[in-house]
Amino acid sequence: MRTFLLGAFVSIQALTACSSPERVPGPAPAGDPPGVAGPGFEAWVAIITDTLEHDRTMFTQGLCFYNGDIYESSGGYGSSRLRRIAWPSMEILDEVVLPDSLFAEGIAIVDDTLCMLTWREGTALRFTVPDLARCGSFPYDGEGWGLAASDSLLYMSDGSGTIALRDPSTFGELGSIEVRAGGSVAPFLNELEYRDGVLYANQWGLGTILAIDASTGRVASVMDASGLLDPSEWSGADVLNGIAFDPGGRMILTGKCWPWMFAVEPVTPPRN
Ligand SMILES: [Ca+2]
Repeated sequence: MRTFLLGAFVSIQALTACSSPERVPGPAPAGDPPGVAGPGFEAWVAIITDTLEHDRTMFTQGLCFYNGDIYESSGGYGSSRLRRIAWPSMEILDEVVLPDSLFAEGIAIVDDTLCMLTWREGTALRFTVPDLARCGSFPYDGEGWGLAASDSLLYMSDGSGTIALRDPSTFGELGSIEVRAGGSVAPFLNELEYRDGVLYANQWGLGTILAIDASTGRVASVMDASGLLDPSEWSGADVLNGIAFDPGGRMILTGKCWPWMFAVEPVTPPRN
């Protein structure tokens, strides 16, 4: 598929806004008005090609596929959990409930080991795949938001515009990349996914998905996915937060407490 996705043009001002988001559930942000994308990257809009059920009790923090199953983490103190789910039947195959003191965040899988971030607990938990048995943990500094894996690296976000590069075996930090769109830092990076040299990130509260050159941090394209839910479906739903590629190579998106997962394709935004 094309490097990028989604729905309405996104302004460069929105992509690079600098205020700090509050990390609490809340109403869905209003979509940015259509505009002209800034220089240096392509703009796409996401259209829905398939709609699948999503458990609305899942406050989605991490989403990835591995060996045909979908894995999903759900955040919240006292309600965090991790699931392995059959695709596309959505049957829950395994579930791990986390201690009340842990707020589950992003997940990624390398060599049959799943790594899960926690928000403010400074601990990355490890689980065997597919049975989700705990098999260790790593400490780290700062907040944990999104996580993705290539064959050799973990990519970790913390809500800023910087992605940490970590060793999958030790979780040691190997370096970092600054994500820039049209020359400006793109903040609020949250859930991540890696595919063929491209790091995909959704931006907290903006409804946008960035396609980032994983080696340089340059944003190649921006997809507006703010229009996936109908207005009536936003009741009880929170922000877009979930990117994964299914076994057929389709980009799958969902959000916190969303009623659906969507397969999407990028299309050219409509002209004003
Ligand atoms: Ca993901």
